[in-house]
Amino acid sequence: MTSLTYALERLGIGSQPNAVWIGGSGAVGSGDELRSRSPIDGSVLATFASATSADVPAVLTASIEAFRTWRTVPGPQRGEFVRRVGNRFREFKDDLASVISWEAGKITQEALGEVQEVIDICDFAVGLSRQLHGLTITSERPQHRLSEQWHPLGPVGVITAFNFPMAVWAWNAALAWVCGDPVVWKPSEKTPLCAIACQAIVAGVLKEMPNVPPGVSTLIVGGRDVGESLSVAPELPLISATGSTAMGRAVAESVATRLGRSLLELGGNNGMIVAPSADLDLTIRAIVFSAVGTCGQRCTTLRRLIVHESLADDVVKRLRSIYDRLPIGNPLEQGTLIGPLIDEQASSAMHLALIRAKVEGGRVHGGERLQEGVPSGGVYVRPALVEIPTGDGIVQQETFAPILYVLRYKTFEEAIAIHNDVPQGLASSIMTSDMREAERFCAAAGSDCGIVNVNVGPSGAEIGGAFGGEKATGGGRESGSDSWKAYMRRATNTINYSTELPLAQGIRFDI
Ligand code: UN1
Repeated sequence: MTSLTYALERLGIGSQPNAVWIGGSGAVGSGDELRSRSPIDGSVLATFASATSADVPAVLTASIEAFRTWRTVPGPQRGEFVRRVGNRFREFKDDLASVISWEAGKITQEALGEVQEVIDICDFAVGLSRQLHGLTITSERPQHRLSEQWHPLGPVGVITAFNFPMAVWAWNAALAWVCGDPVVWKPSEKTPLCAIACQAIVAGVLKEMPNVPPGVSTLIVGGRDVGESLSVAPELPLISATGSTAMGRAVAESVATRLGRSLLELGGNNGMIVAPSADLDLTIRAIVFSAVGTCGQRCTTLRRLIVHESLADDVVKRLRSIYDRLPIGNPLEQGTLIGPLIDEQASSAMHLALIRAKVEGGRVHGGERLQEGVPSGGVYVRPALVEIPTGDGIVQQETFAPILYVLRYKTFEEAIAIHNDVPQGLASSIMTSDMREAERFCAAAGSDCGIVNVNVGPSGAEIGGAFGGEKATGGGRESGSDSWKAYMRRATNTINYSTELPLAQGIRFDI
């Protein structure tokens, strides 16, 4: 892992970066001073003037202009641009991971994993650039052809969260670009350097490919007002937003008012059922990675463990002994598995949730703030395990911190009912060796989530599948499978190659 200063230098980023970017040209934001602080030790990583809604029109104009050319460039050539972006991410993988660790607090392994996720989605999108296919459908009329074409949609607004400060942008950007759409990115104010680093990578490719309009990649680092301006902008036919359910609802309302399209990937409250036949060694490892990895700050983090009553005591005992000796501390040090929470606000949300859990009859193990053996100036906590009698109260909420609620069940039907009884529907899993249970969990009356796993925890999805969930998670699908369709518009074509004009539905209309 390289040091931050060295990484930023290699990426060509100074200590007072610009907040507004159109390709490789930066401009000073028109807003207040924004400081990027490291959750590792609270140090200031960069200071700059943030963007405001006043900076949005310039970015929109550039992306509209870029769209006019980009949409006519053949898909595989757009893929070539993305291939080069992916290759640059390969080349600067360590530097980019270092920026993620410093700014988002991820341990080195997970930061490298995030950059790998960017590389993977670029590879996926390059292949896709030759496979943007539509159907040919048999026509009911003689000598007619009915078929579909997929066309570029327009500039896409991408709003992302701090916890995956590069990968979620890449899921959107790589697909949008091969689909012929420019990207307007508003990252989290908590991770501006990660976004500027990605923009620098793209700028490097733009230099090599002067025919690609710079407006295909724009970045605007600002607060809520910038997000609001993008949501209401008719220039952006699609807004893809990742973050809290409250944020997503606000975005969806604005976008719906102008009949735009939104792609939402919001809160999760992910559960795991541990059935009597589960392989316990594997189960314990899956639980720990998904519950405490990224310090509980993934939208796929395991938050609810639904354990069969015959195993519950044993599972809790084993987890407690692991939780007691988890290596928590500086995420840059080898051997650390749990880094810091993003900020004080996250720590108070965790604290309040644990107080409420106790009031609701929960037995809380861990969850305390750590001062010893961790860098000062950061917020370090021991992940909490909460044995709780009911899933009705605090368990219904997503607290973006490492809290794992443990609920017990008697029958499989009860386990499914408890599992689905939350507002969110992102990721889920079952640990079982009973194939009937596994299949029932995956079937129509089983898990109601967008991600349904067997003998794997709910977090750590591969990019090849569609990512997202139902209910309060927002219903959007990003990343793999056919998620690309959200970034394009479909045209249905009817072509008549006969000399007659037969009408559909057998209608006669003789003149
Ligand atoms: C997120 O937390 O917003 O499946 C994304 C996972 C990661 C992506 C998480 N591949 O945990």
